[in-house]
Amino acid sequence: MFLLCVVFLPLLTGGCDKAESPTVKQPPVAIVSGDECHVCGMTISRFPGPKGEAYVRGATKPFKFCSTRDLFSWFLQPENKVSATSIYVQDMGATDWAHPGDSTFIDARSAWYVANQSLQGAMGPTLASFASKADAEKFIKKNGGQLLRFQDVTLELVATLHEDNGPRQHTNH
Ligand code: ZN
Ligand code: CU1
Repeated sequence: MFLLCVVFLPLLTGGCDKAESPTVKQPPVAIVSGDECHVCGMTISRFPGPKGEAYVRGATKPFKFCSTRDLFSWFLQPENKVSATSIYVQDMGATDWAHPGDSTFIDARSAWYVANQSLQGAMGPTLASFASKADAEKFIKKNGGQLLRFQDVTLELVATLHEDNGPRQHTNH
């Protein structure tokens, strides 16, 4: 029955409640060796910095992204904004920047972000992502950058991400 749903869904446009229902489970999944970025095609697991995952409506597997930068450059396309459902980023307050763990995915829409900070992601400059505002602020003290919410991130910002050049506070406390 489920298989029929998936196969005929494009033809039935709204006629298959099961596949479209919010009860379709779309949890974050582990990044495994060999996973490739949906945007740039790079093998994801060998690189530092937060990763992303995104489901589209009715999907049982997420797209995976090498970096928050590539996740946003996908999500911010108008057609993807419409089709995207669950989106995840990794909590850099709960994992190591150089080797982000798999159990640290959080809802991307409620996360805090730091743009134009000094640490490199898989594609160079990237957005650091955090579950807690306090962790994001602590990160800024060390690595610079600007604190943002999900809805503050625009294509223009993603296209002009750069390393922080402002004053650092390494010498204080
Ligand atoms: Zn990528
Ligand atoms: Cu890449």
